[in-house]
Amino acid sequence: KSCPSVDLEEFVDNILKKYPAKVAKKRKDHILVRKEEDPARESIQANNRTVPGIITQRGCCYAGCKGVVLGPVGDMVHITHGPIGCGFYAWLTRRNLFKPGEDGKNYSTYCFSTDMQEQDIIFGGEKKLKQAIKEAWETFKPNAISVHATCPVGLIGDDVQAVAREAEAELGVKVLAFNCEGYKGVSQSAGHHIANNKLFNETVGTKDEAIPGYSVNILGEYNIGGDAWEIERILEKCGIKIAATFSGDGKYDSMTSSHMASLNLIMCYRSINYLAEMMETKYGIPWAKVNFIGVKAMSKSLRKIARFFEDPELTRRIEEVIKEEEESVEQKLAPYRERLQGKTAMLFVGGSRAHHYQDLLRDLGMEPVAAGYEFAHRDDYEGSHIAGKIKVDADSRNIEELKVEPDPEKYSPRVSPEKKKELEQESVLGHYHGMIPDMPPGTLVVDDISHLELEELIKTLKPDIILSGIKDKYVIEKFNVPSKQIHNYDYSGPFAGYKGAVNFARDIDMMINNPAWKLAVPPFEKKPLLSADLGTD
Ligand code: CFN
Ligand code: HCA
Repeated sequence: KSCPSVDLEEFVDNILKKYPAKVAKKRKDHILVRKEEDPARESIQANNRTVPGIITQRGCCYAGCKGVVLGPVGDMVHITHGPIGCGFYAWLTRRNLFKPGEDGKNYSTYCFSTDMQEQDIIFGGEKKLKQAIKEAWETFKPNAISVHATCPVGLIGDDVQAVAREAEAELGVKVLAFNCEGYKGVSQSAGHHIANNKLFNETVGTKDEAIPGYSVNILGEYNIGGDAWEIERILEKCGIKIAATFSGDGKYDSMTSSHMASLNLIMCYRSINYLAEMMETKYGIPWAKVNFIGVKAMSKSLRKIARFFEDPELTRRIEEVIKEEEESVEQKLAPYRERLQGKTAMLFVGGSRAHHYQDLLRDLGMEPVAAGYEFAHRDDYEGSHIAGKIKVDADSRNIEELKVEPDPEKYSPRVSPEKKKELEQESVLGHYHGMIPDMPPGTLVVDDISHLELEELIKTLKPDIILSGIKDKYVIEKFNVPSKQIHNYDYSGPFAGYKGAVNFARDIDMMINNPAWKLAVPPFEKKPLLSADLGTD
């Protein structure tokens, strides 16, 4: 639902006036008032360095590599090479859940770090890292080990790659070292890219094991609050086999043979599109963009899979599952929809959920009034088809683009070139349309929103709920607006798939329709408890 009573252009101009001129000039291009009927005519700036002094919700390169892409693989030991803070503050906060496989190996609740001290910074930390890898191997015998460099490691020049190579040769276990020093790039996005490159080079395709049946890999799904298990339940019911997941509930071994699957399903395009593109070039696996968040989105994604495999029996089963699941959740969602219909939301999250959750909000009769990503790139806003047209991305200036060729022995096209073309034209394969086309005219798109901008949006657009993260949750709630964390789901979940939609509706109904919001007085409207006379001298 747009806000007809507010002149959005004027409103944005007034926000920008609060900044120094130089800052206003930079921020202007990151704020879009949706007005064109044809969204292809609208664009936004993204993936630029945050202006110093602005309060952003972004994280760092290490967070994107270790916390996001590698961390969820639970049968590996992930060692943070650095002072203890980085490892400690990334410990369990993301709520990526893991169930061990048959070997029972599960290190997902541990926090491994070299705990570098002053003398390691001065004299070098390589020996300590080597010892840490050895101890981790001898104590736990994980299926593989990863090493993640933090800022000081890059500054003092520890060669984590050499240490990993040596340890791997000596111990006989795969050791993947990532130069994901926090300062690289402009956000966690650089870390996604670094993680993708190494997984592609040193993990995917290292074991050839045929995967029978309708096999898919799920890319960019991280099992936050158990999402992956609900997705797995539905796909299994349809008769679709998940060969590997990157990396929610992920097992190292399944990743090694993931190049044998028939299709890559991309959930979060931002964090894993690099791997999907490279797997397509080298092994011939096409990718399809899916969204498992929302009832209709889930069904639409299943139909994409049916269209790809084109087997009447599989299609029949998928349609049966859709019918049964939709009917079952419809009854449960109806009372929530009655109370949520017409409510408005703002979504400011990472690099894909601010878009994915709009489908679920629409299932509940709600509409976004404003949305934006923290660190996504222009293709996440405007669609993957513009990727070739845009200037070099900020993180690509720092992160190596791998040169990938078809593998002469392992490349095999999954569908004929004619069918591939047809499926691309139908947007089943190789296509992501991005956030902007889904935002109705009269709404705002704000990239890497600052706290100042967020406060102005709350005061003027008065949303019923804001879906965001921990860094802004309590700022928002001080304005008497509930804020649901859709990074870690506030101890709840799953929110994916059919059953997840009901959990989400229950949670946000409890928040939006809680009478407490109308009773609380914002702290800045109360008389201050303390005041000081600063004098005039
Ligand atoms: S689980 Fe994902 S869905 S991976 Fe990414 S862009 Fe983060 S950790 Mo927080 S919740 Fe968020 Fe996305 Fe992809 Fe999560 S919206 S910011 S780096 N993200
Ligand atoms: C990260 C992880 C994070 C942070 C969540 C938040 C997550 O960026 O390092 O800001 O609430 O999902 O855990 O995105």
